[in-house]
Amino acid sequence: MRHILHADFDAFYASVEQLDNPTLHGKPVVVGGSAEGRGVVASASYEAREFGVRSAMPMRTAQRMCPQAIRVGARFDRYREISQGVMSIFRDLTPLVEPLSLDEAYLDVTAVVDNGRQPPEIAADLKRRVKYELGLTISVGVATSKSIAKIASDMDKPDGLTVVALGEERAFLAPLPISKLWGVGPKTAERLIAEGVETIADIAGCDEEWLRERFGRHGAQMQRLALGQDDSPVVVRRETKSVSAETTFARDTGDPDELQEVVSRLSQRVANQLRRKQLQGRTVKLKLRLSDFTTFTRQRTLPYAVQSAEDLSQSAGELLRAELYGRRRFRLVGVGVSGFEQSEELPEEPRQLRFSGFG
Ligand code: TTP
Ligand code: CA
Repeated sequence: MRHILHADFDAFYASVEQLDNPTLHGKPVVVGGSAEGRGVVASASYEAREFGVRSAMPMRTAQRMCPQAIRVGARFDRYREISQGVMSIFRDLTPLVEPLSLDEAYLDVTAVVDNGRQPPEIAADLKRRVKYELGLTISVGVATSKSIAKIASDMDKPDGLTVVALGEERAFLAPLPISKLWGVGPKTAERLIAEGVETIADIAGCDEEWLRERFGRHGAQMQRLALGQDDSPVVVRRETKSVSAETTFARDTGDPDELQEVVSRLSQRVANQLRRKQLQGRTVKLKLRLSDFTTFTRQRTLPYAVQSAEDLSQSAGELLRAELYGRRRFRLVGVGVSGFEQSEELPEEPRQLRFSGFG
């Protein structure tokens, strides 16, 4: 029996802007790029949401819906700072913290409960501490599994606290629309609804073979979650400080073309990881090992943050060329990036990409 919390800041970017600028308190605030620059809404304060403004909406649409909305540009450094603050409050309660993004995390508080405190009390306490120390509200879901805690935290936003007690899982899930289920994105939801499957209870009651035929393993997984069965553990993760890839050659080489080719391939791998993690970095690092096992790194910090394979490959390539002299031959090459700024552009389906585990 486990006790899991899912904690999520309310209107994260917008609330931080209201916190730092009291003239924005109680007002409709949208964070994101300008309408002229074809920006989109990253975060909308709850005051702005009353006008129908939502995340991922073009800024132009948001300003039409709510002309009095105040637009503010995003300040990722500040959001990261607040994020580090909240994660350290979480880690004060339990070391078992799994951040999902800057503004949300799972906490496994089973040991805290075993020590005699009840989950609702733990969650209320946590909310109070975050409010007191950071001046911001979080919504918290309390349940016996991650997937249900996550759904619960979203039930009573903002400043919500929703507890799904042991034994109540299926009843809690039953009436909810399928789109609430972990891993059911817009496309899967559309297909299910076309087949008349609209609520989580509908999925729970589906013939397993029928689901499997249409959705493969994902179908069986959806049904398990719909039945309230989820024993996926809270995976402790630290903030990513650098991303890198390296390769050791079958035979040492000093051939500039071959080495550049490898640098390009490694850059592609690093770029893929950066994109998945929504990171971009300013410091590009090249790692080299010579035939005699001497290992060293060369790095340069760029005036702007990069994420693409082309940019990485170019910077790492320049570092490489400076090392190609004499009869040097190399056994290993690595490419890495650090000095992160969160990338402004989120993938098309950010909600989907935040969950791993489903194809
Ligand atoms: P969310 O938790 O999805 O949104 P939110 O915190 O603004 O609002 P809610 O009260 O509903 O939780 O995302 C967290 C932050 O991530 C959000 O403040 C801004 C950023 N974000 C984007 O930049 N683009 C997006 O499309 C989404 C959904 C979020
Ligand atoms: Ca949030």
